[in-house]
Amino acid sequence: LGPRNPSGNKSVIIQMFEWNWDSVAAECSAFIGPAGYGFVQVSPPQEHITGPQWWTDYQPVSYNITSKRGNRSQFEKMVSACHSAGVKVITDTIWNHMAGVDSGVGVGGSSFTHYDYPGIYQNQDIHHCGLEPGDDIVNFSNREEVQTCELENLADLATETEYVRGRLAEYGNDLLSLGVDGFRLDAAKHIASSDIANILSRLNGHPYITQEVINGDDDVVLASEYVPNGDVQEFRYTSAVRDAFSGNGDGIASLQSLDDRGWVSGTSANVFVANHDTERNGGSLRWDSPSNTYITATVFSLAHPYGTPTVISSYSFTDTDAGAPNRAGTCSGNGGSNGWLCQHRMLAISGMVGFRNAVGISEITNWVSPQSQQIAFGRGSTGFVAINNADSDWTATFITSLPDGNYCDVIHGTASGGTCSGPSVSVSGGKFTAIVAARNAIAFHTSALGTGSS
Ligand code: LAG
Ligand code: CA
Repeated sequence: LGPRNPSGNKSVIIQMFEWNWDSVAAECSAFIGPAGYGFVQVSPPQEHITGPQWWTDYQPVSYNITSKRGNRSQFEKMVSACHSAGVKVITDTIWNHMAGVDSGVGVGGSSFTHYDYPGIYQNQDIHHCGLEPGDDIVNFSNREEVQTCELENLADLATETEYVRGRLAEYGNDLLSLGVDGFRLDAAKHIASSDIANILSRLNGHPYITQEVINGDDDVVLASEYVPNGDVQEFRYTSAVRDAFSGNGDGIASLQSLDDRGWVSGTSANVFVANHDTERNGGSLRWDSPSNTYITATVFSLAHPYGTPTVISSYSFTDTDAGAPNRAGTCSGNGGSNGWLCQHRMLAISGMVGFRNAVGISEITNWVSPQSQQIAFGRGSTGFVAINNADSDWTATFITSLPDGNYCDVIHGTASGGTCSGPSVSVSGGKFTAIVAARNAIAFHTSALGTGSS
């Protein structure tokens, strides 16, 4: 199920965390489409509980397309604006549960109580696992408990029943009718893989699917079980990248081959340096990680062939519950403003999107690693990257399969009409010489030719 890459050679996803629909629409045309991103992944679009926290969005109360991010017509306009800019839209989609609070009125005016969502679900449509006091998941080594008890008190849907499956598929089909191209399945580990397969079989179309299945080393519900449904978010990649770039273990040299670690295969993995949960819980690097590691790790993620990469675009915070500074994401130049970070606009990150689009699925070539925190490699004969996560400059003559020519360093400049706004290198006879600054990177590809400053 699910074309991995429905936008041709554009496979990079941006998680537009908390961006409202109007601002996603504007940003698709202003930057995201022109920069070559393939997809935006937007916040859950269904009606949810009220409150200032970001996580209200993860407590559905109905499937009306009305949320803090905007109403149905704004959502529809966003999808069409992004499509016009050549960008597909993935929605974060919650099939595991409804709200966890006792009662209330949703942002669109729908009243509910825990276990009774009028016109949608009643008590008999919700699991009451009876395995723990309060029915909350405590023991993550018990499959039945992980899948039929409550994740943090959230009303757990009986996804094995005909009625619930039909109702979730109706919601999915409504989103597809609005032009949505893919779904991130929230809390997929807490739904049996066969239940997801059944619901997907009822959809009109073949959306891109990426499933959130957090695996450590001792899990009982395995990421691999979900591969038949679509991509799986590989959290072991996120923590390995965090550890390698933080100087633990064998450093970034250990990241050469990722298909032999017992993770899902690269062709089924959706990978990221950080998502909205890990940037809050220490599970990953994040925008303020020391020594530029967030940037160098993101460069790695976009350069290495393993997995389909997602880049988060989020906001800075000190209170982990705090919602976005305002509802419209705002960027300026190559960064953000008003607390928004606009990581997707950062020169190193957007430059590497062009790199990934240029190199496609080509294999790693010409790998070198003179020490554990310095790596350089090509992608076929179309791209070459060098990452220096050590504290001193790295000067070297690199062997490359790139054809002779002048190449723009897309980490530090952009190429247009044969000139580069930053430094460039000259490849001649399969080599070039360059300085990779401490805690920095350089990258070149055949779609960014140009002579620049030295
Ligand atoms: C996810 N993946 O499985 C999301 O990526 C994650 O962000 C969601 O948790 C979670 N599953 C449920 O969809 C977030 C917050 C939680 C928050 C929850 C529901 O990280 O902190 O729980 O959304 O809003 C909050 C309170 C809990 C309370 C619960 C129910 O923090 O204390 O029990 O609401 O009222
Ligand atoms: Ca469940």
